[in-house]
Amino acid sequence: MKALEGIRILDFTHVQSGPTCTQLLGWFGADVIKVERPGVGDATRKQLVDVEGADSLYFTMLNHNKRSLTLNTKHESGKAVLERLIRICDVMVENFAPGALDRMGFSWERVQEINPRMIMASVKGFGPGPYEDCKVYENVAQCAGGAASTTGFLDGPPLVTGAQIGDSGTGLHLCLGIVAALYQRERSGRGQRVLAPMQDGVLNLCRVKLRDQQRLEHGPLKEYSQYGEGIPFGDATPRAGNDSGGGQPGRILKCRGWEDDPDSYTYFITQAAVWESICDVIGRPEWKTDPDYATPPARLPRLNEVFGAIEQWTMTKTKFEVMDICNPLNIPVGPILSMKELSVEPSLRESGTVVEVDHPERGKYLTVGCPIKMSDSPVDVVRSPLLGEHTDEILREVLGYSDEEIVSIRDAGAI
Ligand code: CAO
Repeated sequence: MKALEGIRILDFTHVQSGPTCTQLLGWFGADVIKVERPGVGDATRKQLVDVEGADSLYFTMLNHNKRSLTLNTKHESGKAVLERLIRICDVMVENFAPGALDRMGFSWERVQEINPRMIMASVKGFGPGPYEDCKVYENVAQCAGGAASTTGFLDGPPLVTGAQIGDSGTGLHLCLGIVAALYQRERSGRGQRVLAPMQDGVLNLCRVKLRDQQRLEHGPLKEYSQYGEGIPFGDATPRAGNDSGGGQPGRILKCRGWEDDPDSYTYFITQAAVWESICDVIGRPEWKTDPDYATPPARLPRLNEVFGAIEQWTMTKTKFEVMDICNPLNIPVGPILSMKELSVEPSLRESGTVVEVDHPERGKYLTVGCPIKMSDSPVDVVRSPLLGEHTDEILREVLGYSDEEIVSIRDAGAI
């Protein structure tokens, strides 16, 4: 038995944001029916193709544990099939451009009429407001949600981050809204609309930067490196390089081999509680009692000097040696791990976070499994479906169509 067993998802999602959400629902045990345009399917199937003729990794890595049904929902017989699907599903998840579902004839009002218990969950770029009609992609959301303006170095342009906080981040937010709505439906008997705008999701993840925006009104942000460097603050939260977001100063420092290996770095936090251990480790025991270095406020204007000294030490060690030495002393450090290193890390393979999957068109590939571990709801990662692989099976077994009816829907060009 799995957490969401018995829950049926009408998955109208495409690209990344929506599919990450429905993939999680599938991992939690829901029956996810992905509806795709006949002959075309989710556009990502054919984006960033690395194996000619096979579904791309972009698609396969976002669509595990789903069944694929091709359906032209603008066609009259396709609409009839969709109505039947809405009747028997618990949740409809979509991330079409604003207005697309209304144009298709399936507004929230219409969906409620067909199935009052339906939870209709949407990702949009923006919530209600001046930009609500815009189409939005990952980096647009990162920029509009405050991440880009606060990422990067002070003397450089805004930067986007590799973590897909706009798409996958919003998919996570949506997923949480869906399971909460399912729980509420247990008591109310009613479905509801769930909306996760990408701008809002990114801003939620940038919460600490809005914190700093308000702190700025009361004086400079002393834990930011620019404070110690004597660079005045402007009127908005600045880009903070690799400074840590909390009150404990941190930086990314070079480790042995950095000249040849772009990932030979470690994150190093000068946690106040372990300052004395840090002084001993880096060979500066005198800093334990020197009033210019002994307390966190005294160190703030000297962070470049402090981290410079720590880096002299980290450059004599590999990033893993730094970890081995500092961890037992509770000094918070973290090696910068490359995707190559993560892909072969045995513990991630054992925990099911990095999984090898076999696919009929492309053979074996690696994917990220479910990052949420539940003791009573184990996850088996099942390869993504081929386009329309389950069309007949769903029409017959889930919707109760006879073989003759399926032939006539196919002849009409709706599947
Ligand atoms: N049968 C028939 N028509 C279908 C269909 C089906 N099974 N599935 C989709 N369509 C139609 C839609 O109804 C729409 O038609 P209209 O434009 O005539 O209403 C059309 O296909 C295109 O859909 P779309 O506008 O959603 O797709 P797009 O490629 O033009 O835009 C995107 C993509 C992602 C920008 C847009 O969907 C969007 O803004 N979504 C919300 C935000 C979001 O999720 N962004 C993240 C995406 S990941 O980076």
